[in-house]
Amino acid sequence: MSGNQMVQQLDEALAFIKANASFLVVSHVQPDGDAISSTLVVSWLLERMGKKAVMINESELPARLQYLRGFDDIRSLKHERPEVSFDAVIAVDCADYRRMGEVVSMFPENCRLLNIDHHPTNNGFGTVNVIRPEAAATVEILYDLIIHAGLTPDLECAKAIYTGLLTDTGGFRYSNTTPRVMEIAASLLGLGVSGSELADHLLEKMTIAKLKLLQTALARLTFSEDLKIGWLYIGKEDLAECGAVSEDLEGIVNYALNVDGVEVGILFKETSDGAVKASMRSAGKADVAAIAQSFGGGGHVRASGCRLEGPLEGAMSGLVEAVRKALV
Ligand SMILES: [Mn+2]
Repeated sequence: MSGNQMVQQLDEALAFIKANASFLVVSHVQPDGDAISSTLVVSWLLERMGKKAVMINESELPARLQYLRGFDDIRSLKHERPEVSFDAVIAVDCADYRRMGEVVSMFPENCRLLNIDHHPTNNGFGTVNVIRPEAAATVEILYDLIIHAGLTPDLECAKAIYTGLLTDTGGFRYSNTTPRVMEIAASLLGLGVSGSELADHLLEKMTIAKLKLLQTALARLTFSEDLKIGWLYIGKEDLAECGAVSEDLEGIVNYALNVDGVEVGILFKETSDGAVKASMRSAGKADVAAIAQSFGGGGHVRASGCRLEGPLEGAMSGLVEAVRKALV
């Protein structure tokens, strides 16, 4: 995307904000670090521009992000159904309309909506769209928007932007870690953000409950005979027995994938109603989006998911077999 196009998009976003007084800010279901940070950062910008914002997410919020200022003001439809009024909607980090989940029931479909996102599959569902697939995280776009508005993030806002960058780049390790990402991160460090504290909290530390869940899963790690497929599973009682919550499942699938020679890693999770959710990760040879699609799911070429009928054993052998065929 050319510099001119980028400036034009940012102009349109600021004009959209200026034209309305109050906003509903929403991100995707099962929000990650970028989703929560983007929600908070755009709300900070709205307030600085003299606007009102209410933040609502469909899902339970990940507790490890509680240190972010404003986190407790994000309302979850899991706990309440707030009665709010607003002029317009801002969706951040949502690749399509459905990713907002149940929150869409709070506004009419023709509501004025500003769509700010970095997913390449974003279909431009907003009235105004700021979509930049080359951005590593939605907070990267929001950083530019803040600077474009002539503002400078304060320390707490800078922490949120850094959090989104850190989590969406896997700790500045994935291939989306561009020079621009490092430049922004450097400027955030200059504003007083402690990169080592955030990295320690977000990448190194885990709760004892998560560690127990990981132990449970690792004890079951299984490989195909040729060592190209690795999988593990979490039964429906395991979360409760470990005292863990669903955000603790994050990252476990990588233990199956990250073994030398493994092409596809799968985490199976039995749901309370006896169905099975599968998360797949590919080292590159298999298109796990296509495999997931053949089971009614979807995702990216290297990271996808689908929902399977129980019981667990049948679901596991069925999907493993499909992956085996895809690898031939
Ligand atoms: Mn993101």
